[in-house]
Amino acid sequence: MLDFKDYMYLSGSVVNSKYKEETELTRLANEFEEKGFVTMPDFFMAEYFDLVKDESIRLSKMRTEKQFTMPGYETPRFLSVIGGKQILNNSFVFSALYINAEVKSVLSSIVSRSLYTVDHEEEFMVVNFLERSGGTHGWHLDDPQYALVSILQAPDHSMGGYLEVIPEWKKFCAELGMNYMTDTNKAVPIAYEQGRVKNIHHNAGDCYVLNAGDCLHRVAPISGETNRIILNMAFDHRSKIDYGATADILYGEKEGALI
Ligand SMILES: O=C(O)CCC(=O)C(=O)O
Ligand SMILES: [Fe+2]
Repeated sequence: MLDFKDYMYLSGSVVNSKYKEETELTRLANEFEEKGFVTMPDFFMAEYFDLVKDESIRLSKMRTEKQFTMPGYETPRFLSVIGGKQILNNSFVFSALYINAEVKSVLSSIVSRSLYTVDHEEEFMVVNFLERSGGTHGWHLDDPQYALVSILQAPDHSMGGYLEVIPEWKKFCAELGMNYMTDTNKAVPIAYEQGRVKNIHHNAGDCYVLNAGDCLHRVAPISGETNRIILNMAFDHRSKIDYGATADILYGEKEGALI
């Protein structure tokens, strides 16, 4: 049952006022430009964050467990997922949040570009769950340029599940004479040696913006009894994007729900 609060996702103000101040937006835009990612604690107002978190729990029964090596990158996927198509069919709240004008406007200020929503029916918005020891979302680039990731549940840093980022990945691989996709497992150790890998822990309630088309990224494996849940909303400065096969492989084909 929808109530008035749910409609606020569509039309209303859901972002904390701090992220609408000119000086803060300029600071975030500069940090994003310099590093390729930026963290925003308490991005959504508390009441909306709680509703988003509850919505992820409500939808969680639709998640599909995946465990395979992604072709091309040859990196592990060991997580449970809900793709965009299922979200669109089952969640007004998430669908409305994705087209909330305020969210897009704040994001647009941070990446210093006007943005389009993304027309890939699975990849425009996904919910990912790490819930088994060893669970990880291995190294990759996203097809859409920008990811706005909301951390809904997070383990302590000591239990893994932190984000690792290697900025300007394609440029780095080109300089090494390597392929940015098929040589990932060769190039990542070199990036570690050269101190290029950034390690960022997020707490529940944080959102981060990532230049996900330029920065190679992964979520490090979790260990022990813990959970990590995120909502990823994708945006792009291009109206049309060339998609690879990775999103369809991860989110497209359903292998039966877990529960
Ligand atoms: O879980 C995260 O923080 C990253 C998610 C991600 O890389 C993706 O959905 O493409
Ligand atoms: Fe990603």
